Amino acid sequence: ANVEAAKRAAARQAVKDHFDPNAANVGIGSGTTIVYVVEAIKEASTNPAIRFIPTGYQSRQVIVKAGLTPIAFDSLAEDTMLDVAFDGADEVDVELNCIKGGGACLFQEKLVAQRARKFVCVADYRKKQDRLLTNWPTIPIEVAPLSVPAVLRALKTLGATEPKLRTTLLEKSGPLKTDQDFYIVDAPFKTLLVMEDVKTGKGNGDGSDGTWEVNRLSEAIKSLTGVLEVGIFSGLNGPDAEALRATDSRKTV
Ligand code: DER
Repeated sequence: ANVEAAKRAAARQAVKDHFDPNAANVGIGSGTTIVYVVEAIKEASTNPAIRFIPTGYQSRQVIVKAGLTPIAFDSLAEDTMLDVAFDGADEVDVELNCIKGGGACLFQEKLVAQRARKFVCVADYRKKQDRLLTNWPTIPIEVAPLSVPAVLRALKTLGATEPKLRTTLLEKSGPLKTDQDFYIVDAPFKTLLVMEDVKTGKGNGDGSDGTWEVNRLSEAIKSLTGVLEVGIFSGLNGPDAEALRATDSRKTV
């Protein structure tokens, strides 16, 4: 099926099901699918009072280009929650855990996702897999430049094969820098387990037998000195997660 049409269908469904035109604060993620989400929001509401919180430079550009009002994440009052946050993902598993960071915006994406009452992941059929790292091979990790060599070494001891610093040759020779002026390391691991797999004895899930469960690996990576954030989003599926579970490949996940 046409991927763009699938992205647009998932975006429109997500906005139809989860965007409230009376919302006060709405989080907007990064990537290409989010452009269709903003397009659908624009059609659904002309309420100028809504404030849109971006997850980085590109996300802010999408908001401004659509004529919507961006506000900086750190200008939110301490106890203000976002009504909803929409974002894409690189892969989503059966428990709605996500791999994110293909667009190198994972740090601000996680800040915004965690600040929202509801996190809506908008993903077309390509992203929906049984387990994480089935189709998307690596975990994106945001790292302080000084820590990169030590983090690469530590990731190998955790079981990553050939973790690499993300460099571009087209746009800029040398390592890509994030909106926080950090680097991205992409770490390939074997397909991850979910909690159910550990319970049913498919593996220890703690790296001791070569298998990792989503949350344990995320915590192990996060604890490495110099790691700012890890591109594994889990535990964001609140009470209505069932409602969000994809019912078909084009719907939101
Ligand atoms: O970087 C991210 O996590 C993005 O949300 C992302 O990778 C999804 O991008 P896409 O909508 O262009 O596939």
